[in-house]
Amino acid sequence: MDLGKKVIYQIYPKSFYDSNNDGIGDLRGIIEKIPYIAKLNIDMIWFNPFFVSPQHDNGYDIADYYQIDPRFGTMQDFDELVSKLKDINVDVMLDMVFNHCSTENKWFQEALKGNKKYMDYFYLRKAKANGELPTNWQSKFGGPAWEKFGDTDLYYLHLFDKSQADLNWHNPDVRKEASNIVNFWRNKGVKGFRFDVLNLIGKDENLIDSTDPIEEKKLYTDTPIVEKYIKELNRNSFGQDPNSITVGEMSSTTIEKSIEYTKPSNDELSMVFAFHHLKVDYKDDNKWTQKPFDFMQLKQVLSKWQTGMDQGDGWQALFWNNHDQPWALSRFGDPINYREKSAEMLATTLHLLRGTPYIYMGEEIGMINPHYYSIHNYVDVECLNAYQELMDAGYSAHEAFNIIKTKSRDNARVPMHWDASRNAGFTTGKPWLKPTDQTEINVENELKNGEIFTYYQKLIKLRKSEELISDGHFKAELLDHPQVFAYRRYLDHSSKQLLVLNNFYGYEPWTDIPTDLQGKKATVLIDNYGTKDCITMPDSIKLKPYQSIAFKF
Ligand code: TEU
Ligand code: CA
Repeated sequence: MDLGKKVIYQIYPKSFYDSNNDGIGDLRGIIEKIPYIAKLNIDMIWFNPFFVSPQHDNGYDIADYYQIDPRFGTMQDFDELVSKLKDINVDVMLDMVFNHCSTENKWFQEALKGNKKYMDYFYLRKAKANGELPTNWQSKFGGPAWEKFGDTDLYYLHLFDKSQADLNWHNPDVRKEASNIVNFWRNKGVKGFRFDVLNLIGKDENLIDSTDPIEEKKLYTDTPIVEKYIKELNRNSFGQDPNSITVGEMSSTTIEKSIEYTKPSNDELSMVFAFHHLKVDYKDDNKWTQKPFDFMQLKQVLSKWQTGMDQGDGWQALFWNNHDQPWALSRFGDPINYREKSAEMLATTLHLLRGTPYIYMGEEIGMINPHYYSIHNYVDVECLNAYQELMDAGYSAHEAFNIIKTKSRDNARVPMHWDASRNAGFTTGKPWLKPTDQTEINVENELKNGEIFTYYQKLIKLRKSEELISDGHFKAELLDHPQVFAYRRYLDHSSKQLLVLNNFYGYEPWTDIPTDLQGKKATVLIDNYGTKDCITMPDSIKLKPYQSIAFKF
């Protein structure tokens, strides 16, 4: 199994395609769209959770890990989906949410009844002597991280919403539940697993107050027992299948840790998601702010991770988008003047890096943040809490709304645009989130007249045929250039090389070619402006707006 040759597509089931017109995407909807998926030639699909859930956090609050939520379909639908995807050589990756479970899960319900076995599944603590909450920790979705545990004098820990109770991984029974769940789905033919916020499972048994927000994260992030329990989970479940693919979603992690989590000799995970490159438009590390992205920082972060992971034998999941992020095209591209070129430039930048690329549904047709005009269009618990907090902090409704507009997770969760019709061809019912801009941006139009989709097809194909892309080392170039992100890929055992130039701006910067490559013959491997395919390298090149070009030597 060659991780460097794989490309993974992400489907947010709630928003892909609604087969029964109740306004919510479903498994039968995905089955219907398999012919579309087949065109891309991806290897695996990561599905966000569709297990039984009260949906307080869109399925990341799981009440039953062994059942499909009826609003998404049945177990038969799931089995059919797996088998029909197999027919087009696509494997399935499921989302395992093990840091916490829904408070409606029977484990929590049993605990509430006073069942000692299950009480030990959670972090239950007494208030401090002075009556304060057990610790001063904050939930990542706003407010304190503790909530009253039924009618008792105890509180339970929730790093996310109060409907998501943190699981106690110190308890071997909890770890056994986790491997049982993974094995249940493995038996159904599932080959891939994405582990939600996996580096948060290692909270200490003795929980203490934090002195500031940065230190607070350290109290529960990347602790030593995380690796210990990943190794155990690997041994007891997915590690038994040499072809499994796993990815840990790692909140605020480091390169050093990510190397440990992923280097093959450690028997932990195939790869990790890290988020530092998606924080370059945060002010003071705070998501709920507005700031144009810092290009130099973006380059530095990506280059540092690429180099570090390469040198340490770690492996990265490469991504611009997912269901938690506003669209990269709206953040780092120019969706108004250069929607297609900037979408292709972002794709090239990412797909020619070292790692396994992920494509979030709709990225391949150049989707952008929806144009909403009222806070009532938004539904996500995180952004609605943030809106309230911004208002409480003295922002005007207008200012708060503008921040929500650029940062809300709902941006990416808008239903897939299939055609130009009123609900974008997603449903004939009332969609759970409203699509906008589908008249221009939709699958039908893209396949007929667009160029982004075919460009993605090319990139995916290249990864499978070019050793430089799938296996090459990474070296950053022109780190001081204020508009161009350049890098080189090279191999140990051959003199072949790749030089990739990506112009992140709408004007035409001159770009110096590294001296050792000047005067050499090169073929153009890919170019979003489609220039001629063979040249002798000059000393410098003038790039077109949002041009990406890769030269092979
Ligand atoms: O996300 C974890 C996480 O910390 C973020 O990416 C999160 O969305 C954050 O609020 C960004 O500001 C994972 C899931 O991807 C997310 O959908 C879940 O809500 C979260 O875990 C809890 O399960
Ligand atoms: Ca439906």
